Amino acid sequence: LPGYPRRLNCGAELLRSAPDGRTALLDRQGRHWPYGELRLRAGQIARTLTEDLGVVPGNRVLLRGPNSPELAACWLAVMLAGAVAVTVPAGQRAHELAAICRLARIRHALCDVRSTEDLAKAAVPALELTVFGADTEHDLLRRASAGPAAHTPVATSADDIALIAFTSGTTGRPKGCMHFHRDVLAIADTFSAHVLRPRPEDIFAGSPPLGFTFGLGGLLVFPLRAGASALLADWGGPDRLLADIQRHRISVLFTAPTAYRAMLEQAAAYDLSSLRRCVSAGEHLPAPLWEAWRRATGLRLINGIGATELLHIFVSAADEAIRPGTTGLPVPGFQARVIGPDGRPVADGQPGLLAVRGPVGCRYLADERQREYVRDGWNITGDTYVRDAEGYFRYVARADDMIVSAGHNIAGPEVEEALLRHPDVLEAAVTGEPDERRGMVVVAHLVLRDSVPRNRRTAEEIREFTTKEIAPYKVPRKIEFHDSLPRTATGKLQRFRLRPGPLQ
Ligand code: 3SK
Repeated sequence: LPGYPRRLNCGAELLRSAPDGRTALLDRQGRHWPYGELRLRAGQIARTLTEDLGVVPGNRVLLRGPNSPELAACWLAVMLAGAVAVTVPAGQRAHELAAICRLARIRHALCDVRSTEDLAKAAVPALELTVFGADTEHDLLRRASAGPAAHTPVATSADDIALIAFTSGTTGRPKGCMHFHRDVLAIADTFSAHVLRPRPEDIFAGSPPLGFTFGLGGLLVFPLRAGASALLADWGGPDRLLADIQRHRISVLFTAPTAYRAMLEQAAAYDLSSLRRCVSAGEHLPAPLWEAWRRATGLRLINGIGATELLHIFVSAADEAIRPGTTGLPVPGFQARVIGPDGRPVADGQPGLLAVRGPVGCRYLADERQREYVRDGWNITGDTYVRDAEGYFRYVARADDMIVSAGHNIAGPEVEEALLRHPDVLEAAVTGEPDERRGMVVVAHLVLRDSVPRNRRTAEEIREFTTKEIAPYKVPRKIEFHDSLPRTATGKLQRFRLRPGPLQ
């Protein structure tokens, strides 16, 4: 890993990686923002933040909106101004936004005109709300464009906080994760440089919002660090993404397993020959899905595990090193191990908690859960993993998604993988339900393909199918059908919402 200078502004660094004329960002309307224009606009917005809106270095600025070049320019401007970008998971309601703004002491918000409603309802005291993407003279970018072209970025320290990313996680209690300027470059210089290996001619696209660090890295930091381009547009569903790939000749794709699964249904109707790299993260990638994507596109999906706490991906593998069904190896720059309840490494082949350390780590904003997440300098991600004899990490379950039934430890994702091999099953989530005799029983929550009847016969047929795939004690005792499964705004399954009892 390169050492970073003591004075480092990640926004300025990212903006200097390509000549003025090369396209940095594009959108669905066919607008291209060359690097020169992005540099100019980000500088002008930074000046407006400081001179007109009174933002001073260290102030926290809430950013909100669907992916767009304007949102990216605002994020870069916040960096250039030495302020702290605060992002919240999309879809947060007014009372959740209000709580986050209170915790992060937000006084300034830059908001896409399409996303102001909940923020206005949140009634954050003394909030200065500035909109962009509006066709009025109040629009931030329009105001900024009246100012001078030259701007000098604030000489932040490499260890100044650059961003606070809020995560609702899979349990529903939001936490703010603080990251330094050097952390932003470190994710590009580890996962992106060693696993993704982008080229300046690459065009990136994908579904994760820039407000989720999976999207911030994959759709802004990695392309800019490589002097490449990114399509920034709101997530319009799998068909939109397939059409974008064909139309804009996308070569690097970032999305989650659910979207890969949905895209497979339509993939044959599109020309996907421009794709070179496809990254899957945010959730476990089952081997059958990996194989199906390979058959449909000829490409080897890059699986990875990341966390908002660690900013981006820390275990993954590329090209010939990929082993379907595993997450991969520690990304160069990171160390990973599997530990037992005493905090010591367990033997290879034994399940335990995944622990990671590297150039980026967890710093929660005012949250007592910091003590649980970081122990002895290791970040404990809350995922149960097994490391095999060759050092590959294999996902078992979120630690809180393990089901203990009649003395057996059952990993929900393994049962889900078996269910997903059934041709009628589109999505699956497995939970445990209290049971007098067995302690817990396995319950399958399924979304079926459109044409399949949701009746007892289908349930029986699926149960019978799984008895041939997994040990009898893992076979779901109950099957429930749903129209959709509860997910976070970033696509992670919220199994806790399917469990009986009060929601957390
Ligand atoms: O939370 C995640 O799953 C994730 C995955 C990849 C990169 C970043 C993040 C936060």
